[in-house]
Amino acid sequence: MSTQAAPRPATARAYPNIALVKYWGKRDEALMLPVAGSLSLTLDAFATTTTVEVRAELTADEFSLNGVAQSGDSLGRVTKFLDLVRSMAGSTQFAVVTSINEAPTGAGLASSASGFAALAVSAAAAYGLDLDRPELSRLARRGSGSAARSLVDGISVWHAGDGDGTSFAEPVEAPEMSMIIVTVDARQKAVSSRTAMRRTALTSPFYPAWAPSTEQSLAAMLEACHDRDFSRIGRITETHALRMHALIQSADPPIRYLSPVSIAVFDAVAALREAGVEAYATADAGPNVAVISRPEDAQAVAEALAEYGSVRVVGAGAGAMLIDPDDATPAEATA
Ligand code: 2P0
Repeated sequence: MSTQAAPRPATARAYPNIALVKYWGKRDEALMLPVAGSLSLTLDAFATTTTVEVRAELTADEFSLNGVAQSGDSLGRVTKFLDLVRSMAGSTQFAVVTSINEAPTGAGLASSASGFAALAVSAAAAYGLDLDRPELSRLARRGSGSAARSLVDGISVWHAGDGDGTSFAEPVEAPEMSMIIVTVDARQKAVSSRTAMRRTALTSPFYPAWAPSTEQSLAAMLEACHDRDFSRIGRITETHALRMHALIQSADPPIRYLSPVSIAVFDAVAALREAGVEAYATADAGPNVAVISRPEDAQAVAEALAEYGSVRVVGAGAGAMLIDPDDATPAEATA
């Protein structure tokens, strides 16, 4: 890490990621260290584009999301993150943060991952920090755990690590795959991931089994990726997702993210497999379902699932990167 001279406005774009082996729970909330490693696909849609401009005359940070000035918790999370960047850069100056998010925020489509990955890259540059990819991944992790993975192109593994220095994401070689996102409900989820993780860890009698079981799933998944074995990747993905949701449902009071329509999508995916189309489902902390298939099957899967919600076929996208501020219009408008 080194510090450059003059701070300047910086714009970054990042995409969400969907985990195939998921993390659920932090072993250190201050440093945002997970209880186990995880593996995900960075998408090529639903971008967040963020500009950070450091201004000497400001008396506080300002943050607007999709054109709406933010306050309360939303602004607080950004300010806390910028405090970390400022402490690394030796700066006391505040910033204006302008963010455009193309995904439905808070609906389990990992908007915090693209959000903090874009903020990490743009804020580091705006405050004159010169960080490499693992350092940017570690920084993004401090904003939202899963953001660590959105620094990486395509499939990435986020190592649990043995401390701050070793808990970052890096690329994994894997076969090409498509993801069919089935948005069954785009509303904000009722319980945030962070709150739900805490409650699950504190109250579920099954929680002690979770971290070791996830590490086993991750080891098997890394082997399947190495072997380019799509069927095995798919089986691990679906089994692991349903284990996570079973765990979350076992909290007290219980939390249930999957809706009857989500379950119907899992059933429809099983029916597709029976019919010879290999597809496997997963879902994050919300009712929407993400289905993986081989690229050549994606269209058929999308058509079969269209009756359950809005359907979008996506592929592997790029890790968070700086872009020309003149390109700060939504990615999908310029594509
Ligand atoms: C994951 N999720 O591995 C799991 C699966 C949701 C379900 O990471 O509190 O965005 O901001 O660090 O990391 C969502 O949690 O939560 C998540 P915070 P984060 O993708």
